[in-house]
Amino acid sequence: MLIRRAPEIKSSGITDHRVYLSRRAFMAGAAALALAPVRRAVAAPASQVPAGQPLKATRNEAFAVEDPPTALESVTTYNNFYEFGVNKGDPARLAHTLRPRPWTVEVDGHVARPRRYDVDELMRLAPLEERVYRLRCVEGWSMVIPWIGYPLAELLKRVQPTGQARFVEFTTLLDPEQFPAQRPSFFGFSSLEWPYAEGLRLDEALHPLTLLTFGLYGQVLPNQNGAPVRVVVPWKYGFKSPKSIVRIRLVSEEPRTAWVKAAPNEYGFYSNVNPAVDHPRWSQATERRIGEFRRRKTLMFNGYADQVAPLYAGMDLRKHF
Ligand SMILES: Nc1nc2c(c(=O)[nH]1)N[C@H]1C(S)=C(S)[C@@H](COP(=O)(O)O)O[C@H]1N2
Ligand SMILES: [Mo]
Repeated sequence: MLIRRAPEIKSSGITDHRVYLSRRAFMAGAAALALAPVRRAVAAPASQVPAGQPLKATRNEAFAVEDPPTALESVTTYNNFYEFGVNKGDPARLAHTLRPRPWTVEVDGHVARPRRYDVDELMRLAPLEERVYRLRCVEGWSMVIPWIGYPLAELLKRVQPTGQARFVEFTTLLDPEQFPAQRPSFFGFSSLEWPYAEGLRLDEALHPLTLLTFGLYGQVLPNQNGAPVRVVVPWKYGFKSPKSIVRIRLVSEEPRTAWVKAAPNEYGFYSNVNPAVDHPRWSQATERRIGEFRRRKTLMFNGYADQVAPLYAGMDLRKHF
């Protein structure tokens, strides 16, 4: 069977996170690339895409967009997961080094009942639902993915946030043995400060669309998609959906996130999908849906405005981009 070579879908209109790099970092990266053997991003052969154990879930029609889902091959071979490198094919090729079991998630900070959960216990905390969401990357491409999980609010209400909790910080695993790009010796672009950190305002984290995610397409999350557990926030650019998380901390101050630290003028804390607010270096008005040829118009809040616009009532979305 011929597999689609998803990493080569990249079209001229699709930009790339890494190009934000400072000139110095860019030159270092360019020099490294010049010396490096040509590392082309090639889709992993189908046999390397973890088959994935089946994961049962009840489809929640209230949260299923009608757009046809993106091919599983593309979802699992065209990825951003910088812990494995910055090329779209790196995660599928390298993510076998990630060990999703045993795994624990610490839930702490301003909560009455801090707890460390084993991921298998976490997965059984609430009924698993299948939700078909749009995913819009800040780079200008998008997918439609049937995720499996439950609302993050289910977990948060169990740990009981206190009055001081105003934001939620998510932290990805820090382990250079499992994530090659976290090694100081990693040969190539090293663009982010590790561990990858993301964050939401508490009301965003409690919103019913915010999904604590354990699977996709009826199976447990493939490593390259953030096994064993990630967060999916469908109305924000994809980088606000952190993978392979080990800590969820309730805090009182806006967390310093990986992308805000890297380029605060380009990636804001909110990063709501917004066709009217361009990235400093490219338009966000349209997007390339992976698997389609013509560009689509990007929708306000990625098409979830009815549900989430009230969260931002009275806010200047150009200022709080
Ligand atoms: N830990 C971590 N989480 C991450 C990233 C990353 O590099 N590291 N990339 C983000 C970006 S830019 C996108 S678009 C989505 C991609 O998710 P997918 O590969 O499952 O489609 O993951 C996000 N979560
Ligand atoms: Mo992204």
